[in-house]
Amino acid sequence: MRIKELHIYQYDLPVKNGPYTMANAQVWSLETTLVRMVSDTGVEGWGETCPVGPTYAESHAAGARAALAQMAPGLIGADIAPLSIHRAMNGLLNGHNYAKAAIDIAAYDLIGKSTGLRVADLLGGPTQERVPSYCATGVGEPDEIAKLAADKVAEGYPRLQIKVGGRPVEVDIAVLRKVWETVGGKARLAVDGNRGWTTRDALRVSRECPDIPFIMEQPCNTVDDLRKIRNQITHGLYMDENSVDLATVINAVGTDLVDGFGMKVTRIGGLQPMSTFRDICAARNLPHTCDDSWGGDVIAAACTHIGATVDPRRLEGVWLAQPYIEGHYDPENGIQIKGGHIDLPSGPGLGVMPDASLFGAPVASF
Ligand code: 0XW
Ligand code: MG
Repeated sequence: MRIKELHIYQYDLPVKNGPYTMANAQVWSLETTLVRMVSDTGVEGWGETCPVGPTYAESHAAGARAALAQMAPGLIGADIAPLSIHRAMNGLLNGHNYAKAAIDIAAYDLIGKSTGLRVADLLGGPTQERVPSYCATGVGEPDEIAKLAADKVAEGYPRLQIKVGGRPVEVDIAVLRKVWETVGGKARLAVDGNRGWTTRDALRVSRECPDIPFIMEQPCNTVDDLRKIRNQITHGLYMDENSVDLATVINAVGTDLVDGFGMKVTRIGGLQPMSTFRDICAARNLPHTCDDSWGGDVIAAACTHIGATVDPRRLEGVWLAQPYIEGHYDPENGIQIKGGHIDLPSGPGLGVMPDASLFGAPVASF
């Protein structure tokens, strides 16, 4: 099968009860980019990529559309098999994994819809039909975050990710203490600095909270910072924002820099590289999430399908933006978190069929 048409759409996703806060970003509304791929056999597949603002990672919404428009003319007529598509994309544009991911996801959806197979089957087969999610709290005050943590544990979330950073570290420590007093032992905990702590802050938190069994996720900005704190902290260390490609992941795994990853499907370039990432982690028994930074039903379905193929002992959860978004692209089969878990869609491909009329006219068609 070959690509006959590519259509690029832009769509706004306002943050419900916004803003959503992280150490380096406060976002009220996100611009998502959708790709509709049509094959020479007349089958359609959807992809999506949605940076969570321009400061979270080296990605931004207009950049995704520009990169897609740069590649699209050269992709018409290309073989839809995922590895072939990546070879074709890499011959047209260096880097820009987060844009390439939208094409990769559309290809998997299209192949699944053509063959009647679910994307999780194409990725090697699901290990479970319902995957755990986790709640990311946002950066807030101790009482507020402790209450949210209690509510989310009561809802059934097996894991909480407490956002910290971008303010005096004493406040972060107070939040962690209060959360531990409130829900200690009832859910697994990650503390996500989103690159916002200095190494000094990270060392202090680990020294002052030795009794709280949390994972420290991307506490500081660079790989060198992580290397500097690695042997001085007693908490497990996960890499998120720094794991920009497979080469970085291999290096981090091979040098024992980390105990696991917060991983984004789009950052690494889509489901094909994400499945390689999954297998590298399996080889060293490293846990990880299967997330994305933001996005609607298409990206949510992609994360759920790959998450379902991970050994449950290593799956830290699938994070979705769905609780922060009104409505669905597919009102019937939209992806939802219920009781802190997500059902794997049952239909072919991604199992969602977006209503294209929602997105208006494509911003570019090839
Ligand atoms: C919680 N997330 C998966 C969603 C936000 O966009 C950021 C991210 C993270 O872990 O950094
Ligand atoms: Mg993170």
